[in-house]
Amino acid sequence: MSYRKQDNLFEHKYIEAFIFDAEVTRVFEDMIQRSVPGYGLTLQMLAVIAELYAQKNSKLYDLGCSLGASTLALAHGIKASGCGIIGVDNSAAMLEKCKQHIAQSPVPVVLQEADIQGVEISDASVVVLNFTLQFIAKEERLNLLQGIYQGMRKGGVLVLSEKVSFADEFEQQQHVALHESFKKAQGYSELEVSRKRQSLENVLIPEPISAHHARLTAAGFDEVQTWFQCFNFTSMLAYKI
Ligand code: GEK
Repeated sequence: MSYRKQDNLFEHKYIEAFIFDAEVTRVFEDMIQRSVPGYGLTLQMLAVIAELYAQKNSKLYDLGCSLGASTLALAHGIKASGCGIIGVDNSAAMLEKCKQHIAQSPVPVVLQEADIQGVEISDASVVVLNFTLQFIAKEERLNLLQGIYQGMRKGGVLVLSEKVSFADEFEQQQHVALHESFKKAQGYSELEVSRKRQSLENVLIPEPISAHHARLTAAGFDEVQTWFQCFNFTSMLAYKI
């Protein structure tokens, strides 16, 4: 059990462009739980997904592993023998803390400090992008997904969780309002919510669910399903059959 430090970063100052530095790392566990509706459920289900899809002697990848919450969820779900997890993140601060967390892992975990766009995926049965693709430039997303598809075994799955947008203006407005209401219910003030919104502009780029499905299909995936949605947060499963 880790000690959760309260996220009050935006209470005191405005951060122009959000980055995953030491300051964010310190409060990240609290920040993501109070900012992403359904985050805890995505972690719980990663364990279920790993149990069903992790293949014997295969690799599992957690791309954008942050503090290792998604990595550990996978680790606790794996029942197949001979599996290992590769956790990748380009934030040194995150990985430093992640190292301590993954010490509890029941399966071997290797951490890589790298840009996920440069990581070669091989022999993978499960690949996870739990709220990470949204930070990659739109025009680079297809290439990344193609590399993942190519490095996956048949019968494997990619879990893609994302903040999304909606083409319909009314639907978009309502989901944004619901998300902001959720954040206030979690104890964030109006000022914190609006500062965080500005800080993430051009850093976190959401797209419609239909755009994700189309891109996953273009990358080669044979079947794509949305298994979870809460307001403007969703998680998809893309299968290599
Ligand atoms: C969880 N999956 O707890 N290369 C490597 N890492 C990156 C890149 C990149 N190009 N861009 C962003 N990151 C985790 C949560 S957080 C989600 C994932 C969020 C990393 C970044 O450093 C951060 O640690 C992570 O992706 C995104 O389930 O903050 O909303």
